[in-house]
Amino acid sequence: MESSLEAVNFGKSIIIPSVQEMAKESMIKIPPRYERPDQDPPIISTDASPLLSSIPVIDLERLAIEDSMDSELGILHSACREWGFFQAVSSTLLEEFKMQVENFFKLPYEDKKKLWQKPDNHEGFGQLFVVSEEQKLDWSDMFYVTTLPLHLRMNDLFDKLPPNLREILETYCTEVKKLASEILGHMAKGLKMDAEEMKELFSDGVQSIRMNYYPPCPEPDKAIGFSPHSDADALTILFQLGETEGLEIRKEGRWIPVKPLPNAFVVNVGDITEIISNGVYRSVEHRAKVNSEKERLSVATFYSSNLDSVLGPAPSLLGKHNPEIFRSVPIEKKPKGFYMQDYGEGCFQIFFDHEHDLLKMPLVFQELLAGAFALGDGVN
Ligand SMILES: O=C(O)CCC(=O)C(=O)O
Repeated sequence: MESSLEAVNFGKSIIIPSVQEMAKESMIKIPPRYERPDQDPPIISTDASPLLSSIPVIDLERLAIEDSMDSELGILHSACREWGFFQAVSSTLLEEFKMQVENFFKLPYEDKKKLWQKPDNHEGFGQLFVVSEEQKLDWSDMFYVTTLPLHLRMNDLFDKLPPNLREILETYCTEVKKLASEILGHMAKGLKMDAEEMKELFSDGVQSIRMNYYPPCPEPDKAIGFSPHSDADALTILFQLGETEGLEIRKEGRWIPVKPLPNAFVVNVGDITEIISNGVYRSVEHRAKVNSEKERLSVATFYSSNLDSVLGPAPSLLGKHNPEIFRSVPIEKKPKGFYMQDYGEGCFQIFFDHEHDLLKMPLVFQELLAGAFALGDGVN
């Protein structure tokens, strides 16, 4: 039987050089491993219809006030159905957290090396899911850490964090957990799902944090900061540390840039919520572009259901007119892979290694595929 620590370990990723350090060297061309000439361009506002141009904005305070809660809930519900994304304006003050994260990435490389990923675990500085020496790479460094529940923490990694960051991270992860629970509660209402079902799934949810650093890039149109992916969690809450744009989400086959708003988190539906909602809410592909002059930092907090939960469409949503479109699996059997990356011909390899999109795939397609391939345990 797998221990709970093993259940949150994505395992091995080939250790690659720090992009932040590499970008400090003056260069006019990026190394071939970072060249991604096949990127679709984003749409620019002049050719966007007003409907396509920006993701919905939700005022969390309006959701708590009786007079405005129904109309704001309507906006949240349609944002989750149509976009899978929204910006949540909040009054939380994040200046201190922002400063500590910025300082963290400014640490001397020698100090950061002590916090680098180890060959058998994905937590720490580095990159995720680098599985071959030929694989194309993203123009970014990241720091990944599991924060909640406490028994899943890698204490030796936590203990090595700069004390000021460690302290503020505790507050941040508690506050984001509260926010995630609040938003999941609103989603349950929007879906007309039994609120207790949602609460039970997330009473001791797994939370992890990924800090992203995107250095300036001499050939931004050829590189990608974060390859297109969808999130395997239930809810992602993204804090963009400055005003530099980079995040883009896919809508109707086109990439829409997200303009950072002051005091706002970008919230997106992950695969777990898509499954719980029986496909009503959508876990949408997104990516991060890079900039020729400016660095960009972001902190994504991933929130997933309890490790001992069964992942499947919420029973309270199912009935004769709404049969389940996903099958149910114990969460510890859920693929550890985080996303499917778009690596052209390598795509199928990643797909089956991580099985993530297979689980998310509606039953009807799983059955079609099952006829064509012998599928592993994780999806049965
Ligand atoms: O930096 C961003 O805007 C995107 C980050 C992201 O998608 C992630 O960390 O999963």
